[in-house]
Amino acid sequence: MKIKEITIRHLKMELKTPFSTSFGTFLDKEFLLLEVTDEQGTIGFGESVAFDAPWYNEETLKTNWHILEDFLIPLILNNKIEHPDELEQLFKGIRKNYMAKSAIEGAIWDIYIQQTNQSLAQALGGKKEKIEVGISLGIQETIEKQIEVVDKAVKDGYKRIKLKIKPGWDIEVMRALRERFPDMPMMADANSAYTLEDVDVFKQLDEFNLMMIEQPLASDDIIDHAVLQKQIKTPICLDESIHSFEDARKAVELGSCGVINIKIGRVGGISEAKKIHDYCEEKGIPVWCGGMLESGIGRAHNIALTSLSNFVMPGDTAGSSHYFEQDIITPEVVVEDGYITVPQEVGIGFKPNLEAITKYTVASKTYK
Ligand code: OSB
Ligand code: MG
Repeated sequence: MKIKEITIRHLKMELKTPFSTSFGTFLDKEFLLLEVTDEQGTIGFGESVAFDAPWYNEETLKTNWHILEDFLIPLILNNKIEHPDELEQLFKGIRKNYMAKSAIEGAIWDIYIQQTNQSLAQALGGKKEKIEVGISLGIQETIEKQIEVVDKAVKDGYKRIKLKIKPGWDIEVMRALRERFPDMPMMADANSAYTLEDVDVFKQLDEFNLMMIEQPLASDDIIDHAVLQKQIKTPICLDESIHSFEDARKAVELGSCGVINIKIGRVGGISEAKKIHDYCEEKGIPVWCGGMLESGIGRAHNIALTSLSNFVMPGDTAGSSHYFEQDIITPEVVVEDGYITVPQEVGIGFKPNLEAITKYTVASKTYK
């Protein structure tokens, strides 16, 4: 394929309910959506998962726009690309900025699968017909409210509940939830809110039979996580710390985690995500697909990725209606009895809803 045109749109979608983590509260989901057209007129969409502020990682939607406009788009426009795997080599001279790279890569995968008549899952080698779905629940104001929110998610059929924790909102709330939901698969995500000085908190959390504790320590650390893992029984799951296949290899070799949360944007794209998946499968490390409050485009990519065999734990891929009044794809992503059916038709399995995209767009620019 030869890329002829790229449009960047900045979208702002109101969240149905505010989402609170140890690093802050989201009221809206703001992100960049890329529309890429090749010389045959095939159109692919890609989503950047960078937020409007650098609180999850260092990227923001403005830094993404800059890197896309000044560095990545010039490398792509009018260039011949046979397969999305080639982008890694093409982008090698640009350090990191994985979310920006991933937004282009996702759109190129979209074009590639349409032109080779495959579903995304099929192109990646994913065999699962349906995937198990978990839900990530934000910090609430009181334990009673947290129990209520969990209760609704359990009744909605989600297969695993993830709770956000932070210092002062950890042991007591997890104890209350474990008492109320003794058999529910549960886990906690700290988003890097603790240090090794807090080892006692994690020893106490060990008592609640959690599936894992996600990213307890610093967002760029794999050393202290290895020290912590030796002192607690609950497996550590790394999210923020894993930016690449190489990071995953080092973390596994050091014993920094027992599980990895794979996010396509955080690792620079679908191809790198698959490489991490394959490596973890070989090493006996289970993985699951994380979420970044994506719109339907990113969500569609996550669903296809999760159809790979080593995604053995439910992901943070809740249905569209959990997040938004209206998503930007048709049909929207629907969760039934805790499962999402993996689309088998050619393409990502969902059509962009241009009317909805226009409604949510606050800025856009086309490059040719
Ligand atoms: O740490 O996984 C995280 C949302 C925003 C930033 C970081 C994280 C999350 C989530 C939500 O946990 C997952 C989702 O529902 O998309
Ligand atoms: Mg996380």
